[in-house]
Amino acid sequence: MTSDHDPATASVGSARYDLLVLANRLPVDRVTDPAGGDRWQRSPGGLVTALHPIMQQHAGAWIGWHGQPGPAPAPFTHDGIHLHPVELSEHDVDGYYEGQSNATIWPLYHDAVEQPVFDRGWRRSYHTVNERFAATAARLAAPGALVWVHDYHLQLVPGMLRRLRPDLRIGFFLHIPFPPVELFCQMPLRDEIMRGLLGADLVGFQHPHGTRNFQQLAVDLLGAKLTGDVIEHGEGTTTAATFPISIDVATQQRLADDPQVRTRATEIRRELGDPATLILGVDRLDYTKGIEHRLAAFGELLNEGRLDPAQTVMVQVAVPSRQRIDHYQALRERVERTVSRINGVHAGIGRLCVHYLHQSYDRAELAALYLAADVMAVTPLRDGMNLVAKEYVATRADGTGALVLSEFAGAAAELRQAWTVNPHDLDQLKDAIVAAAHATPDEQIARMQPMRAHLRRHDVNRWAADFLSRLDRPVVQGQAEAAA
Ligand code: ADQ
Repeated sequence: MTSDHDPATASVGSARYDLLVLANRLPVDRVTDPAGGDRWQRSPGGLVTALHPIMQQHAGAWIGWHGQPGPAPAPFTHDGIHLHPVELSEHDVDGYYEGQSNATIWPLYHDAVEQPVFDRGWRRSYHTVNERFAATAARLAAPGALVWVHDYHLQLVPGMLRRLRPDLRIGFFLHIPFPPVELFCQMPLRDEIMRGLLGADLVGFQHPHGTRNFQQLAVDLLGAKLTGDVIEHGEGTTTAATFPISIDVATQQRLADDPQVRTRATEIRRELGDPATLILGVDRLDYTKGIEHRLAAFGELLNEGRLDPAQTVMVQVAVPSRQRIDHYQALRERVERTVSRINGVHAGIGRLCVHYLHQSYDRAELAALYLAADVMAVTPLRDGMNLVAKEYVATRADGTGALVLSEFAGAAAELRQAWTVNPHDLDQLKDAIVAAAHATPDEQIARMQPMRAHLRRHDVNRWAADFLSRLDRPVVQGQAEAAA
């Protein structure tokens, strides 16, 4: 499938590929064995799982950062995928990654729930690193190759790559929300980002709102013409459409059926004192996830006696995230203060009300937590999709369990039978938690089953096949049919 060489025999560094994926991170993490040796390990997560078979089948390559500042390792093959690390210096990590991507674009695209920081130096760094990714792709792509660029870190790449290699089919998928026109227009880099995205043949969004916002911007800002979902602009045409991402449902169900996971779920409840109601939150520790609102609602419910502190336990798992960025350090302090305030008032000796776990867990332990939880609270203030909500639903094989879901998560467009809430409305959030906690098994099942059926039809393989077949039907026809 590669043009110059057979990748099975050629050195990875000199091959050219018919399918390229670009993402900020490579799909592997460097881990240290107990013996002290370093090795690469496939990253957890649906994106890697979904793309893995397609990449293997088409001998594709993945371009991304390996996670450490400094010189990039030489290209290598891992688990049948060719990996091309992109170098990021300390300066790039500060400017492109932590600055422009995570302190400017991330908050701006999430409704500015924290104030975006605008910095000229970060913008220059973002431009430089995007150029580096585009140049790497231009060098590695076979004539007419498919190139799939992912997420907000790399929004300039499609346009840059189009100029270098007009022969390519370029797709872009945004994993986070695309904001309304008036918010987006605050961004000093706005014209460049729009031109960057419009360099793609296909731009995909999680939710129809993002698709509409993007189409409207192209018309308002650049005077483009919109016909159906096709945008005609100065440089050509771009299709903008909605492709809601999903999870690897089969793997999640296998975990849920695993006797060890089931035993662990029972153990977790026992370790928590066998409460009548276990409420669970699982998030990256991020200000977009609404963790503070959820804790505030829980605290008030205990204060008012609507939930019994002797019978109710909340477990909040908060994966450490972006710890060098100020907003995140401040959030961590606020969350930890709130947790200790609630426990200070309502806990007893040997009996906590909120278990706060600032740790990462493996998939099996997370699945056990999902199985153990009576109520899953997913209350982001804004979220592209939110895979935790889908993982919870996919884990609940017997149809019990209750999902409280923010209307501002992309997942709410699909998981319509959840207890949907506006997390800014604390009274509504409290009522939803109480209603979910008191739902009868029949009501739980009536809500859960249609959501489970939806997920079975819309898993992450179907998402990847839909996107790629829309980008270039002939190349991935087999995959699309297999997943249909
Ligand atoms: P994220 O903001 O990272 O992703 P999310 O969709 O919830 O958010 O995915 C988090 C993933 O991390 C889930 O698969 C979850 O199981 C895992 N995880 C959570 N807590 C964990 C823990 N303690 N230990 C280990 N793993 C944990 C971005 C967007 C989302 C979008 C995804 C995919 O912000 O809106 O759904 O990309 O497109």
